[in-house]
Parts: sequence; C-alpha cells; structure tokens
Amino acid sequence: MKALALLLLVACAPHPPAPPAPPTRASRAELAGRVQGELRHSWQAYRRLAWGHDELNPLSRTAHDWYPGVTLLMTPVDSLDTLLLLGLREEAEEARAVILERLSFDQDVFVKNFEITIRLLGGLLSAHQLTGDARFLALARELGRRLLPAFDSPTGMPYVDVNLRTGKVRGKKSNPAEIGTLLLEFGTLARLTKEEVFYAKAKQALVALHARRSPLGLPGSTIDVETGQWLDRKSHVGGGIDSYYEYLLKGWLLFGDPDLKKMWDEGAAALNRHVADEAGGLWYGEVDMDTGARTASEFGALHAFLPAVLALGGDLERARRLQESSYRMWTATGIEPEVLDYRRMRGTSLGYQLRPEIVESAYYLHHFTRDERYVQMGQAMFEDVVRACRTEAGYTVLDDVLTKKQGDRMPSFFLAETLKYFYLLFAPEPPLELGQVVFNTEAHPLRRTW
Ligand code: DMJ
Repeated sequence: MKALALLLLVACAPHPPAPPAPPTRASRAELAGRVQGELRHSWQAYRRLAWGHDELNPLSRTAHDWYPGVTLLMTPVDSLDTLLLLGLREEAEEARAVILERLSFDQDVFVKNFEITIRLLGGLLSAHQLTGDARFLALARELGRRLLPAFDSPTGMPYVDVNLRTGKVRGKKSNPAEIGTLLLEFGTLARLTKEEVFYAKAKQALVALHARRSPLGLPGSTIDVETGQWLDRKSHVGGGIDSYYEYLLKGWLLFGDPDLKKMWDEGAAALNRHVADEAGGLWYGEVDMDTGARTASEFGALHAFLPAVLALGGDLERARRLQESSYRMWTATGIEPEVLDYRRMRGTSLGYQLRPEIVESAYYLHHFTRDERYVQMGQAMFEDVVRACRTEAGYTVLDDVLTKKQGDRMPSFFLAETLKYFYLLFAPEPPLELGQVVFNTEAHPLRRTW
C-alpha cells in the first residue's frame, strides 16, 4: 500500500517541462516569424496608445515620458533598427518619419547622459548606418554636442545628468557603467563626423575610471567624478558596473585601439580571478574591491550579459558554463528574477523587466558554437515571455516572477534588444552577422565604415 502511494506520488509530482524538440530550419523560421509578429504587436500598441511619447504603459494603456512635459521619442528611436532588420517596412517608415519630423533636443531638461547615449545616440547612429540617411547623423551630432559638457569634471569622468539646452551638469556620484559605457557611441560619432573630440572625451573617461581600479584590478560600484574617490567598494558584474567591461572589449573590436585591448585583458583577468564563484556551477558574485573577500552571492538578469562578452572575447568555456547558470536562474523561478541568491537558489528581487541579456548571451553562444542547445533555450524563454508578459496592448514587465503578477511598463529596450536578439537567434538567415558589426549595449549595431 505504502509502495503504491509512493508510486502515485512520484507519478503525479510536477516535473520540469520536456525541452522543446531539436530545432529544424523550418521550426527556426517559424519562430523567427513569430518574433516578427510580436514586434508588430508591440509597435502597434505603442502607436495606438502612446504615439509621440517615450514609452507605453500597456495595462493602463497610457503613455509615459521620462522627463515630464518633454518627449525624446525613446521607443521610436530605440526600435527603428529592429523594425528595419526584422523587415517590418511600414512600421519602420512610421518610426523614421516621426523621428525626422518631431525629435528635438533643444529642451530645457536634465537628462541621464548614459541612458540617452546608449538608447538615442546609439539608435540614431545605427539608423544612419542602416539607411544611409544623413539626417540621422545630423541628429546624432547635435545630440553629441549637447551631451559633451557632461565630461567637464576635474577627472574627465562624466557627471550623471546634463541639461540639453543649457549644458549645466549635476550628479557627481556615478558608477563604472555610466562612466564607461559611452565610447562605442561617441567614438563612432567621432569617426563619422571626423570630430575627434567625441572619441577623446569618452576614452578619457574610461581611462580615468580604469586607472582607479583597486590593486586587485577591480572597480567599486560608486565613485565621485570630481574627487575620483570610491564611495562604495563592492565589486560585481551587475547593474552599475556591467557594461564597463563590455565596452573595454567592444571598444577594442570596433576601433582597434590597443589601450582598450590591454584594459580588457586586465579587467577580464581580475574578474575571473576574484569575482567568479564556483557554487554548484560557475557564477560571478560580489566581492570587496580591495580584499577580494566575498560580500554577497547575488547574480541576476543584468549579470546575464557576461556570457555574451566572454564568448566575444574568446573564452567559450566560461561563457558556456555561465550561460548554464543563467538558464538555471531562469528555470528556477520560471522566468528570471532581477536578482537571485545563487547559493540558496532564491530570488531576492522578484521583478522581471523584459530584459534581454540572457537572450543576447544565447545568441552569441549560438553564433560561436553553432550548438542548437542555445536555440532550444531561446525557444523555451520566448514561450515563457509570451505566456507571462503579453497583453492586449504590447508586452509588460512582471512585478513578481513567482506569481507572474504583471506590472505596467513596456521599456523601449524590449523592442530594441529583447525581440531583436530573439529574432537573430532564431532566424536561419539572419539579416546581419555578428562578425560584421559591434552591438552597443542597447543592441544597436555599429559598423566600422571608416
Ligand atoms: C539596457 O538599457 C541596456 O542593455 C543596459 O546596458 C542595461 N539595461 C538595459 C536592459 O536590461
């Protein structure tokens, strides 16, 4: 009797869903087609309910502008290259037209230098390179000039905010990601306009930051851009630090600047030595930048960019192992949480912001290994996102990945990045190859045309 009960218990116990069947060329094409459909669904919802504003709130069906009373057309600028690459011609034409007709940077508003650079400057530059339309480059140049005063600090590391009209700056407490994630965009602008100042300022910021790493070779997480003093000595690869590493490597690949290669080699070595953590798999946690002592075992949706960068840097072994950990994080809560305590395998910050990083890493790994496992991973994640985040009006974030309670926001990077990387991962004949471009941290492809 006892044995029968046990048998029944085992038979009825929930078990993980069977992995999808190995992808064929036809099933990949079908998946890619579905991503196109979801992009159209998201764009049309934005157009219907938030047209001309920065972003859509899908549940309340309202519009959201980052800065009250001002629109910088965040969703159209961030989405345009995805619409072009996925072949949504009509929608791309709508985005193109609204940007060229309405986008104005002559606004008396303090904006975040980092966010505006990666989304708008990056978006305008890739729009220019994909369409050949000089008006996008003119907009990028105007924006670049309005952002330049941000770099006028005693250390050359930029202030957090800059006023687009007056050039006034504020926010001296910054972090490695906001200081070190500017060179791909400013550097491309410099090469295309032949105005070297853009490259020089962004590189100087990166060099000044890198020079302040600890004797172990690690950055902290908060720094005063006026004094150059660290205000927080925690080192990790999550939000606030992440893309500083990414731009060391990608800066080298895009511009061939040997200083950047050296900085990347130093940065990656320190990371692998001190931040990597073997805990039932490979993770990258948090340590004190001076002693290397472990301060937390947290990894999350933002950290999941690292397999892509490791793979791009040629370290496929660590990239593969870390991607397995990221995917464990995703399946542990049935969609990744913002932050996971990987020693306890428990989410400590339970939202899902429609982030792309884990999909981006699957795409890079598939590109470099041709292992169909990454397409299967992508498919499982795509189905989860469609199931949990799709609404009648586009896609929305989750407040809680365990209950799947929906929040009310469709960030522009969902169209710029998440859907783009899903498509590039699935498409049997992708519209561009990784070897031809360098993606900025917002997935805007930049091409070395100079
Ligand atoms: C994007 O704006 C960029 O990818 C950035 O580097 C990190 N955060 C979001 C996506 O999660």
